[in-house]
Amino acid sequence: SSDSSIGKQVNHEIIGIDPGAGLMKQTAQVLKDYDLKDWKLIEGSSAAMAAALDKAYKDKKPIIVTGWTPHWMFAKYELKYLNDPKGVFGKDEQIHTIVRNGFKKDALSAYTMLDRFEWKAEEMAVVMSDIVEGKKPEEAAAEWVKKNGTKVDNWVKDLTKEKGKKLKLAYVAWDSEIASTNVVKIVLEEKLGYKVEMLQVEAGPMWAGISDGSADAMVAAWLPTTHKDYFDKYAGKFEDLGANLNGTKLGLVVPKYMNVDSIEDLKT
Ligand code: PBE
Repeated sequence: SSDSSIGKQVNHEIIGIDPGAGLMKQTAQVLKDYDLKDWKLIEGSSAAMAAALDKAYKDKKPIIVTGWTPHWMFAKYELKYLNDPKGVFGKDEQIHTIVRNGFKKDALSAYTMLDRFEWKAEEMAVVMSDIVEGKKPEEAAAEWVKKNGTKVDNWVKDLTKEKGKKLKLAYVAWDSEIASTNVVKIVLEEKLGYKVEMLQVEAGPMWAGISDGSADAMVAAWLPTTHKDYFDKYAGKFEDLGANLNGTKLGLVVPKYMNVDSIEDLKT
């Protein structure tokens, strides 16, 4: 009955994240394509979304959030993605490393390290979980780097050490990117002698900053779907060094205790 509909249970609200995220644009498209007229997508941040999820989960209350993998929340809670039969959230994606034009000539060892940088979703998850359990991002990243010496050594093998040359890494405060950007920062500093500044920005300014040269690099580009608008807008104004992580997913996420399996079920 309509009284017990999922829409009524959650007040027709989907808890979103920062408005610049590709995930937000995709979710807005979902509302259109699935004809979810009464529904609202609530803007906020990754941290606010996670806090809302935590609160609802503890009370076994219904909630729908915008979510993605890799993310610590799938280890901490029993969650499921709602099926997306129309495929609005896209299929295979990777996280790419992007640098500004001219970066190779200005900082060859950093460029080469960033070009070699790749890791697995499970490795990123270790850093993310340490952070959510209370470690500072730079501590969690430093510990991961220490424990994964063989892998890290391959990223920096035979590269020249600098003496405090400055670099700027742009990133958005998405949990996945807080983890990856901190790991890359530690490697560039401890293994290659750079002095790295991390610039926390929104998604649009992150792409703009690489494209106008005010930032050097980022490891936070979700392609080919999630950041397609940004990728197309700035085409030719950056260099794509390819994937640093495979096996991502995006979508609408609910606790497993909720009796709903598909985005199509939100209509009734
Ligand atoms: N995310 C995490 C980002 C990319 C990384 C899925 C929230 C986005 O939607 O743009």
